[in-house]
Amino acid sequence: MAIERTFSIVKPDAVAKNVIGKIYSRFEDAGLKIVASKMLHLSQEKAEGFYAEHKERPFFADLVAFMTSGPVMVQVLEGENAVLANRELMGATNPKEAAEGTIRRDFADSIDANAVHGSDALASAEREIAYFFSDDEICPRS
Ligand code: RTP
Ligand code: MG
Repeated sequence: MAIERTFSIVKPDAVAKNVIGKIYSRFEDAGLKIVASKMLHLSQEKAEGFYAEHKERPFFADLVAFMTSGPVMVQVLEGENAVLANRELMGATNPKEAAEGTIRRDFADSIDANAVHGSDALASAEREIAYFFSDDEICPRS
């Protein structure tokens, strides 16, 4: 099994609900290690750049408005098959479709306020990690 890194965001809705620790426990209980972490309030420009792949989609403006509405936690998770493992912990994008026991099923309210982001592939993980963290902010633990 490959040790990978993936990028994760605890979105403004979950920070406002004060469930950062509960979400971090899901990562840790699944064997993923937090190797970098910080709280930020995203600027419009930073959020638009992060979601650039969605800029032609009808929900783009709402997505950026939501992601800049309050602070977020950004983190790098490290572990076996971390990209897929984190996506499984998160559950489906729409919490109404998310499986029982997933983060979105338990903490998300809607497809917009859906508690967490997680990279969808190894290449996007590398790009997203570099968008938020310099090398000296990441502490390898494997
Ligand atoms: P994320 O990027 O946040 O981890 O979520 P995802 O991969 O499950 O979903 P993605 O397709 O990348 O969409 C990014 C975020 O945009 C919002 N969205 N709204 N109204 C809609 O139809 C719609 N579709 C997507 C969601 O908040 C999603 O997390
Ligand atoms: Mg996505």
